[in-house]
Amino acid sequence: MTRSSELFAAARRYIPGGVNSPVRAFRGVGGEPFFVERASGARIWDADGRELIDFVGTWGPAILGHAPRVVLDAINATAQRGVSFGAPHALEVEMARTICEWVPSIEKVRMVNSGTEATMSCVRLARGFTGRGKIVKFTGCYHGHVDSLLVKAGSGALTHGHPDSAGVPTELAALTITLPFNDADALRAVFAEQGKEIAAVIVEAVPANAGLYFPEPGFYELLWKLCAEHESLVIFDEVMTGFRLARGGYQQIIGMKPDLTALGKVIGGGLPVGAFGGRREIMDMLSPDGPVYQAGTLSGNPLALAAGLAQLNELERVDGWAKLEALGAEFEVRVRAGLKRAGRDYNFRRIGSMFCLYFTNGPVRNLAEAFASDKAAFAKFFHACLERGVYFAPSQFEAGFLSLAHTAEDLAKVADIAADVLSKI
Ligand code: KE4
Repeated sequence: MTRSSELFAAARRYIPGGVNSPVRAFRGVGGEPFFVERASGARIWDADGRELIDFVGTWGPAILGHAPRVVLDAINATAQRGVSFGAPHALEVEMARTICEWVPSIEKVRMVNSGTEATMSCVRLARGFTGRGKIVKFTGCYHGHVDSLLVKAGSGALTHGHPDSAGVPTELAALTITLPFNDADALRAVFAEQGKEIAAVIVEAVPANAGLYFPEPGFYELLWKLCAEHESLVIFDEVMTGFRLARGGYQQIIGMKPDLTALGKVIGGGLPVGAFGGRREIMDMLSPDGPVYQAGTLSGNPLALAAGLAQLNELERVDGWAKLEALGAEFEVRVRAGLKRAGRDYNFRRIGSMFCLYFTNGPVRNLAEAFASDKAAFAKFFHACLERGVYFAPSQFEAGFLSLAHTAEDLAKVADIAADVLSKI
């Protein structure tokens, strides 16, 4: 029995499914999860001493790699002055200023403790600001485990086959309209029928919780136009893409300004942080100035903000986004060459440091097409790569992440392993 198996057996006794977040349970690929002993740079070591090149990166936060020196030093220094105050402190001002300066659409911002809290607060704020109840989301998009948004959701909800979670009252789910992503006709129709009831449309800037698919040309322009015409808000979920795809997030790349943006992951440097922000007149609806209540004991926690600021400032110092693009481009060339060598025409796609290999040779523009992937083949691929020291996300319906700690040699080695595995499964 391995140490991970021992730990998993014990974990299952005290923790539902043995994990504190479902997607960690390997249900999407079968088998038991390994337990992590430590992580540094692009590598993690499991409880049995196995070294793995990591492409999950704790689901996005580890953009500099694990436990970067700048983050550790910031945490250590800050902790000497206390770990939580429950009162305002200077780091909150520095983080808020940084977010507002880097993300043009954000005029005011509030810190929370997870991406879920960020999107949940955006939804409540949109409903409070517009006085309307309905929310539009897209199938396969995952915005955290918010009741209103656990409707045809992605990520673990998809992996575990519960895109519509139990426990969400039908009366509440009825306020959430779900549409296929990239379906312009469906979007037009729903606004034509119900536009005046729609508080907001929430969308992952680049949907990455059903693998990774991209907005078709013109789709976001239509989304912005319809929302403006019906005085509905655009909530851009950049929890995954924010500060990863560009200094100003995906919205900077496409040159568009959502009304509200949800953030998380990278801005915590690996510690629990989320944030939401947007137009001043909307954000000023929040308590204590306005009637929309939102709060959090540990919101703006000094350790989490110190870690996040250290990470953001390091990204800017080294122009991490240019480096991540170069690494991503190199990885893509090698993976595509590997697919060719393996005689597989699977659908690989990448944006910046985010990637996904769909085990299908068809197009993937939405959830229905993502479902065409051969999940059994993916599971075999996942475990074969794991056995050779490469850890990809344990589900076909997740994205992979590169970090500044991955080297060109790492990527060459991994592409060769992937090609060899693909040629044999
Ligand atoms: P958290 O509440 O898990 O911090 O963030 C929720 C969230 C919101 N929006 C987007 C676009 C997200 O990707 C997420 C969370 N991402 C998943 C990974 N696909 C978290 C992994 C997990 O659930 O353990």
